Amino acid sequence: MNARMSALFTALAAALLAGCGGDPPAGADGSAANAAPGAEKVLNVYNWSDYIGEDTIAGFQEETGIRVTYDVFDSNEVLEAKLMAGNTGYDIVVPSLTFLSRQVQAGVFQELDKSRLSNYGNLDPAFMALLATNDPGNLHSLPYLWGTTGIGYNVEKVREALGEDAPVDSWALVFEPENLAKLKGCGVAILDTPSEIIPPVLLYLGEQPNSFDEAVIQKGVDRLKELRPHITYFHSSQFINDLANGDICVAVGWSGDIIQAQARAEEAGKGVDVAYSIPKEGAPMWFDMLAIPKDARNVDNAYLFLDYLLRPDVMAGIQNYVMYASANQAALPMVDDAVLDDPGIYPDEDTKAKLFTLAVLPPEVDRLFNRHWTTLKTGQ
Ligand code: SPD
Repeated sequence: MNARMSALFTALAAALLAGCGGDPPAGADGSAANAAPGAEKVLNVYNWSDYIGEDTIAGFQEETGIRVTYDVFDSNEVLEAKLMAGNTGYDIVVPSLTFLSRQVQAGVFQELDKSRLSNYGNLDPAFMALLATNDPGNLHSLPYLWGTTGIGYNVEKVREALGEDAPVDSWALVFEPENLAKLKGCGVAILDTPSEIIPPVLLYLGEQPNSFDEAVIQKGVDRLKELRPHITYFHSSQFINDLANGDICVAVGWSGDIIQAQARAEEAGKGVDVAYSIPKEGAPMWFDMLAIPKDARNVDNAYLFLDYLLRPDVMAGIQNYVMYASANQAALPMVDDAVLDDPGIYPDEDTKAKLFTLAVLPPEVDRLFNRHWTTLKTGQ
């Protein structure tokens, strides 16, 4: 196991082990078996955009003969609305852990039969213990990838706008209205999700980031209203290309997505230098989970796909392409050093100590967040 991951998750898991599930089943040969004879050879997957390896789906189709319909989303809120309405038509979905937690309570997912996952033992047990706090016993989900929410920026344009001392290591870069006003001219993107923007604003204002107190939440919203005139757009995936092309200079976004923007900018060779910063005040850390909806129609194929994703070579291929961290300890030897050594993907000890997980929002707080968000975006 990678020492960097180990230190983080062993520490967190120590406090949380009580809720851990049983031992994983012994691994078989690990390869994706063929679909059962006579079963329909299709699978419907709903995943985040920019979140799969270049050949992952093609490899699965080739090995199993199962045809995959692969759709994408870029918001937990959108996925949740579909799941709660039911009959999504999907066999595999990928909610973040805090959203999955309340979806489990709503009875949206099947319990996983781990005896059908020969590669389950590749997952880091310390990590699984941590995840069990939100999915007790790890009964309904498997970890896919994890990351942080921070700041992506165009090094040169931010320097031009704010000078050599631009506070790129702090939320002050984007949450201080006078800074954002100066960045407005080169373009500012913010994730279109209240549940991930309000908490870091509160943290920056010195409040408890996961507060459910209406008055505290209002302070964050008031600050966002001050920032609103300087925000070019709210969107949760467009910023990757825009940062890479130099069309915006700052994005509050997800670690791997910003590092993908950095890689695309380098490949394009037009002198755009993108960097990712996890602010010194602390930042959200999150986990995206694989789960099978209760009404999935191709359950056998869903298990084959999950087991395929758990294979070290498959997971390493995904990580090397999308630049996110995983909980698959067997994959680590195949993950590129460029990924393992990037502190934006696997943060160092000091940074890790400041990361926080987002709370599972009770329905009334969720509604409050969404009301504030709509008002903010429509500028009322
Ligand atoms: N492009 C893939 C981004 C995946 C982001 N997951 C978001 C988790 C939010 N808590």
